[in-house]
Amino acid sequence: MSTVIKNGTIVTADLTYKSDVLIEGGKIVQIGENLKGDKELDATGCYVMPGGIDPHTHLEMPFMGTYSSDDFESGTRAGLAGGTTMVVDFALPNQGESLLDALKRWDNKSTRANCDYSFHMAVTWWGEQVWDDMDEVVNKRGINTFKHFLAYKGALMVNDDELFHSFTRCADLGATPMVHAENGDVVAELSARLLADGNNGPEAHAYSRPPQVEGEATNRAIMIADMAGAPLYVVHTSCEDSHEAIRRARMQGKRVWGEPLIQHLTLDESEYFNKDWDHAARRVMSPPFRNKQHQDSLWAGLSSGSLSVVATDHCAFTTEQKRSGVGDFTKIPNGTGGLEDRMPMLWTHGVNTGRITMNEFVAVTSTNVAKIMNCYPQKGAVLVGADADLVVWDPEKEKTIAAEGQQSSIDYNVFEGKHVKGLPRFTLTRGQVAVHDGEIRCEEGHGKFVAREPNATVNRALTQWKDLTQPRPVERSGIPATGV
Ligand code: DUC
Ligand code: ZN
Ligand code: ZN
Ligand code: ZN
Repeated sequence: MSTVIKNGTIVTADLTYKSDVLIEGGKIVQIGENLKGDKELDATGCYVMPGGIDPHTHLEMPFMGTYSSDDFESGTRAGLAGGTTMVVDFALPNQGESLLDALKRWDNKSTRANCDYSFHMAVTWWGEQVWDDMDEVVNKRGINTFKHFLAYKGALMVNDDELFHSFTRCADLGATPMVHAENGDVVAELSARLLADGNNGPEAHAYSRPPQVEGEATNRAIMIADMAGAPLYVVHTSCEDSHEAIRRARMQGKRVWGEPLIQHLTLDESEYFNKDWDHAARRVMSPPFRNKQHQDSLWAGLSSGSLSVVATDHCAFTTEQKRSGVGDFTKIPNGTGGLEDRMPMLWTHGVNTGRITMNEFVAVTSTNVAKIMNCYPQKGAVLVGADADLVVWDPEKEKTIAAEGQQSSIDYNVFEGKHVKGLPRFTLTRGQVAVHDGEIRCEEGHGKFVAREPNATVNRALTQWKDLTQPRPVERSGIPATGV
């Protein structure tokens, strides 16, 4: 059974042209004029784009004494409703737990996914076991990204020596380290002082994590990655201080990527000064929302290319879960949702305002993600042979975002009341129509794990190339061991 998408305009990261797309066996088999298929999807007036890839989600994750409320079923359903056809979720080992045991837990949860998914592995503690497991994670499990928290002291945080060890290991394995960059020591100190002074409301969360803690940690991670000979992916870049460090590194030729979130691009710190405790607490996430100047910096980074992708950090908690932090802001579970709204919000505030082009929209929501994560062109492409993960985007379709009727299982939406113009007419996951004009036809369990190979041949940072007087043996890549 074949499907043809007819009369649309294909928009990729670099081209815009009119063509039909023929799909068979879950893959794109032909792109051209006047194609015929068993089933036709009409894309008149629409753009046919690679489905979104969200590189940063936390589905059903144990965190801060509870579990995030969207699981792989509701989370991927929300993603599909908004044009996202793949998520990359973080497998999070407990202290002392083997990485492989943590992965088993994630394997079990993800069997319910409605669309394809992959995992990043978090390094939440350090030891010989972790060192050993990393090899198997990369070479047997197809996971080439390792996340490190520089915040959450006493829980997930790793120290600089651990960071350096792990980054070195990543470099050797051809994996890419990622960082949640906030200085956890300073955050802990500021939080304690704020609480001692009687500042216990959600706004104190923002005061406890100023842009400087992010700028410092981002710069530190970049320098440590450079010394380890590893590239670096900085998650949820929220401010100019962090963006500046990323921009500088890229100008110096370092392989560093920054990931702003749709929340930081479109919501600002005034949300925390709302008199309604619930309103503010529902928006507590780390890093917190920033002021307009920081938002402008993030938008400039997307249009100039110094920031590479837009994610959600989807980590949804109900109002009831948030209320466990009444009287102590440090106990408000950190996290906000966004999977259903990332694409329409970015289109509305990015493409419709002229801040980014349609092609840049495709790049930052899909193609760049696939390239950095190394699953391109299986994902992130409209090419013959690619998976038919596609969104047929109707630029005239409008709605006002509301919790009522959303796919996410929580009871509110941080974008409530925002008007968006630009929504999916169809979302296809490997050729299967999962969404048609807002009508959800997902199939629980349809999603498959996407394995991602290491990037050995490009995995040497600049200083490694400069320091050719003392070359280190490189076993597994095409890079010669002695000089170039
Ligand atoms: N930040 C959040 O707000 N939630 C999940 C984890 C994180 O780093
Ligand atoms: Zn984080
Ligand atoms: Zn996160
Ligand atoms: Zn299926």
